[in-house]
Amino acid sequence: MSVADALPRPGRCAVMGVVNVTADSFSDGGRYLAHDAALEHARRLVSEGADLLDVGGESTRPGAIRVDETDEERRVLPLVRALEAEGVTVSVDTMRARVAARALSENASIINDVSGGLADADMLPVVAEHGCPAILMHWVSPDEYRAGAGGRADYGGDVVGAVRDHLARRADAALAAGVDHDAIVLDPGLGFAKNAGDNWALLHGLDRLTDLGFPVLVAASRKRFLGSLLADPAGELRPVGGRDPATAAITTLSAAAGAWGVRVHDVGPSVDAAHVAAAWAAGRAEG
Ligand code: PMM
Repeated sequence: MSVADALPRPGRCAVMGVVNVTADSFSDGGRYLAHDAALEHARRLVSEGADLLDVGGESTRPGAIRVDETDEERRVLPLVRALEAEGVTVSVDTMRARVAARALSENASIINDVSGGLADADMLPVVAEHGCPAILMHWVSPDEYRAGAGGRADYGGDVVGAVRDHLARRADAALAAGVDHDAIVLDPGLGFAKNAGDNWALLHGLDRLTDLGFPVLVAASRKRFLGSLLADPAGELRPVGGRDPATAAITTLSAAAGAWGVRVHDVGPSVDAAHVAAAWAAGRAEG
């Protein structure tokens, strides 16, 4: 199997279901910390049509306390083992090369590193050695983040250009480490050191990211900027549990804009949305 085959390509935008085995993720923290609960949840996402699952054992939200490496492995590895044995394509959401290496030896298919290989210098060599796909997200270091204003980094007035340049550099670093061109997926990192306006600009400017020639993953699911878009008249954010229809709308628009995939918590509606976008695009040939 070639590296490119490890990335699901279902003939529509791929849908990655989120399985957070964490105590403190903003969206579902603590719900699937026990192995059996996580496995049951993962199976439900597969039955709803997920093309792959993203298993994470450490919350990546800004300010989250880092989980001990052994704990991260204890949360993630048994689940990877069980799901891959059931034929599910699993990506592992980790910033640690050692966790990635162990997950890959348990047959994990893809590594999802929100730091794009910046948090751990061994990450890109590990990915190259295993010949697996890697999702590289736009990420700024905590120092850069603090230097910006209002919970965001300074993007010099062009957030799309800054994220595009950063992702191009991360792709170059991956190629230099020996990662296959076909194995690189890029992700704008919505909500990571970005405010709502930045996130919308990145979504609107998705074509400038797909132009780089790599598959692009969009991960907007349940994020705060959707809560503020849908705030009630008193300014109260739409609660996390009420952000799934907006997430599915973003799936439709991302698919239409050429995203390879979306990362979502509520899988079924996004699978439907991806089908709609594909049928809509195919209508061009019929008309
Ligand atoms: N966001 C979160 C976690 N992992 N991975 C990628 N590639 N892109 C993201 O935007 C991303 C991620 C945080 O969201 P969660 O707490 O709902 O998992």
